[in-house]
Amino acid sequence: MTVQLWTHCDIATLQAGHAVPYGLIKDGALLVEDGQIAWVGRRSGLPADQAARCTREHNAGGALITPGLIDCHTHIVYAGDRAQEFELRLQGASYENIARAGGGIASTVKATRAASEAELQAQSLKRLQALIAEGVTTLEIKSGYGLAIEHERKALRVARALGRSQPAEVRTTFLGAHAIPPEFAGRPDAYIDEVVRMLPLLHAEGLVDAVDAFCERIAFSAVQTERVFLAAHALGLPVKLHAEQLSDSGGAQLAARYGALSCDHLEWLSDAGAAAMAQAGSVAVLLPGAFYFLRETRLPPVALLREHGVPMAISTDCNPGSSPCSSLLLMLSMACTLFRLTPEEALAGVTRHAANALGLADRGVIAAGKRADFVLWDVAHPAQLAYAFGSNPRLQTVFKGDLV
Ligand code: DI6
Ligand code: FE
Repeated sequence: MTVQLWTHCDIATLQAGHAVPYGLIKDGALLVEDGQIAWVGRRSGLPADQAARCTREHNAGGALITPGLIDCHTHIVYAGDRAQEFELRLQGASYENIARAGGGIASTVKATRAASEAELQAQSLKRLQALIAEGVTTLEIKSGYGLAIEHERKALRVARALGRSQPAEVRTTFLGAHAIPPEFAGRPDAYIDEVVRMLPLLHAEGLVDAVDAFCERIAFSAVQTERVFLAAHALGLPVKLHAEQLSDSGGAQLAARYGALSCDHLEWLSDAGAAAMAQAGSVAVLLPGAFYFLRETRLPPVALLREHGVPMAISTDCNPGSSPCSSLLLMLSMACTLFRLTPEEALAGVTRHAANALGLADRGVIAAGKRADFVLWDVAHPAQLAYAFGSNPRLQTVFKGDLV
């Protein structure tokens, strides 16, 4: 059994309720045992009996250590791309009109259905590796580009396989209610019947950790979304929701009634929606990449979320249509410049609050008893992670106690 000690580092613990910004410990020490953090604090305060148990010492060379980053909302398993749609949008077509005309999500569904499991895995792996290269140690991957059981299964199997093959933990979310597939055109309720039939089958195969839906005028109504939530709850699965992205559909209130882990996007969130989320303890997942790429002008109500004490997570939303981006560090910067989060809020948004958005209590902060997932960065201060956009100062990643 190894007990590893990390020294010559500053540590941004991101612990809740810390007395100093970022929970920063200068000249810290970090003791790791059995893949878990056994002790963290100032090096000068390391108890002699703890130091004596150490079997291996790492000199971090002055690096800053943060918790491993968590990308809590991605759609990285898809085939093809939508660069042509991007060109159309730049000529004036809107995201909603492209979707209504049968493009958008439907075109990625076509490409994803046509791809074999191996092809899908190869294409998705590149995106996962880009995330990992920036210090991501846990991520969520949604289905939702299959929209038929064999293709939803294929996507979820690929997501699970990616997690097994790479030094990052993958949590899977069933997003069968992402769009209406062509064979159900004009029959959304019949498709929801199908979603409700698929869910227990995929869950029985061990492929589902949570359930999501797209509640929006171009996707599913609140009533249809609620049927999906009922099916999730019948299986004991937590829910989350793409809510109030393009309009205020009251999705946040609905999700809150089902104790949602998170509501995501939220540009059109109302006061009542924010209050309901606060009551339910749902995390607000803000997605600056989609806001930027769709050239939205309505900002998520950050002041309202702060006022209600709703925790804010930040994620890439990595997907081919609204956020073809696999850089969580860039999202840190955009959360600050576009949404006016502080760098500390943004960093908490890709660590502690992102863990909460996935219902994972064992990570997201550096504290005794938590998983030893952390990153060494070549920066002098944590604000630099959000400040120097387009750079990747990652030096090393430790995943479950081991150097990657
Ligand atoms: N909202 C989004 O931003 C993504 N899915 C969703 O429900 C976009 C999906 C896509 O355009 O492919
Ligand atoms: Fe999304």
